[in-house]
Amino acid sequence: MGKKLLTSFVIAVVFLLSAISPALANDTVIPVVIDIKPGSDPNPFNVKSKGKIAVALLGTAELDVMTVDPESLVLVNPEYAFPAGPSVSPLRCSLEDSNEDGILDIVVLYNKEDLRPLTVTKVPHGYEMAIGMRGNLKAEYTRDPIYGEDIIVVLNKMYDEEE
Ligand SMILES: [Ca+2]
Ligand SMILES: [Ca+2]
Repeated sequence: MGKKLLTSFVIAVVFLLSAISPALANDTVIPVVIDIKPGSDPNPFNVKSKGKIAVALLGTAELDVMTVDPESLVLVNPEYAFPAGPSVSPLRCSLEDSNEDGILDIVVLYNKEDLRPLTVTKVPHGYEMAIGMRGNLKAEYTRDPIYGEDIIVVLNKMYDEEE
């Protein structure tokens, strides 16, 4: 009798899990690898500078970048809630093998000035902070969200500790 009860319990749990899993799969964020300033490590970022900054979304054996919606690729500060916090939209994107590993990558250009709301002005010179890239797959590939982070070194000589 106890064994029979256990069997029904297991069947019930398996049934429940299979019913829930499609919903869970929808919320699963695909982790991706990004490289701020491709070819440079560390990644110095002067909060006062203008121009453009490149961020590569690296293709891997698991991620074919052709399935990613390039216009969805925004930069965020991981410490701010998304989508409530500030995010930086891409200027333009190109498909190239940025790290020369034979797998296609997406290189996205952003306006450096647009990153100011993410970096804040009150961070000391030399401060290391994470910048995240969010986006999603194209509609025909389920639109699953993707997310990756890299570190910038904030160059901010104007910072005054007494303020
Ligand atoms: Ca880099
Ligand atoms: Ca590559």
